[in-house]
Amino acid sequence: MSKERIQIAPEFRNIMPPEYIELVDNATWGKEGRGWKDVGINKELIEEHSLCAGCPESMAFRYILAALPNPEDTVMVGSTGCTSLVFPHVAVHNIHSLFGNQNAIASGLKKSLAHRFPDQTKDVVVLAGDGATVDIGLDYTLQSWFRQEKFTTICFDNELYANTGGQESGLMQKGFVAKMAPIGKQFEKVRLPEIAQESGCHYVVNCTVSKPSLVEKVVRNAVYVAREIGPTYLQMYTPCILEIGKQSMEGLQEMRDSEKPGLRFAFKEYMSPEAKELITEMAAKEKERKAAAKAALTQSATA
Ligand SMILES: Cc1ncc(C[n+]2csc(CCOP(=O)(O)OP(=O)(O)O)c2C)c(N)n1
Ligand code: SF4
Ligand SMILES: [Mg+2]
Repeated sequence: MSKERIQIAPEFRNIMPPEYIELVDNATWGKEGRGWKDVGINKELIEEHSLCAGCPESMAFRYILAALPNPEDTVMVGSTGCTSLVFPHVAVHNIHSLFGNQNAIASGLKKSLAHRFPDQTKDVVVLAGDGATVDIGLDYTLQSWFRQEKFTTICFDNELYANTGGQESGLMQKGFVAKMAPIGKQFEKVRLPEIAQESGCHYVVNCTVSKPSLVEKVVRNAVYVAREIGPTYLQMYTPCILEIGKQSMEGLQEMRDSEKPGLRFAFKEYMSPEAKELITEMAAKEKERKAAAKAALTQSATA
């Protein structure tokens, strides 16, 4: 799609920087089968970030950008927190909202886009930390679900306020002691995935970001369901390695350890009956697309 929108005028091609030519020529935008495997090349979406080395949020951000079905027509809404350091480097349209206001902003935005561009598909995706989603923004989060707003909310759950040095959050696990929460969490982690389901979300997932293909799948499901049916919610464990005292290479193992059966980030997925129907239909189409691509490849190899 964007291949038609973003082009270099032939008269100017010879004076454009080679990096820009490469970027436009090799962009993954508009390619039907784009996904996490393009992370190394889809630098039109994000090339650098300013998070701590090895922070799982940085990989999760890339997987999400690579998985967006319609990045050129997507607006992301961020909030204050570690992710807000990444948004300035992201080439998808985005809005920085006041801490906690993200789902209110996204509600107005989605409605305005539908009004302004009635013939186009515009996706809205909120991406915020657990402090923004659950503590300070909980009212706005819930009200957007009650109103059945058609956008996706993604929470990067690192179980504390990382950006301000480690305060307690509602999603922190019981007993956890953080740098600025010295007495330890006194009660259980708030069960936001269950609350999301009970508050009208049509697709809800609780997971870690240890498996890029899984992140890709759930992001696509969430965006398509939000587009066609109603609100969707993804809660993703992106541990703050700085706060839990891990090295830059240890985030992946931390996620694997936390997603074992029975533990707090064991994979959980909920679909409303309408969402299930849509997801099954989409999966069948994707299977057909892959089979057709494979057949075309075999045909060209034997020709
Ligand atoms: C209205 C408002 N209140 C408080 C703050 C201070 N503040 C900035 S980031 C942050 C915590 C962010 O925590 P979370 O949403 O979990 O994101 P993380 O940094 O953990 O990714 C707070 C309290 C602010 N910037 N604005
Ligand atoms: S403070 Fe924690 S969450 Fe924030 S960038 Fe560093 S490791 Fe990631
Ligand atoms: Mg947090």
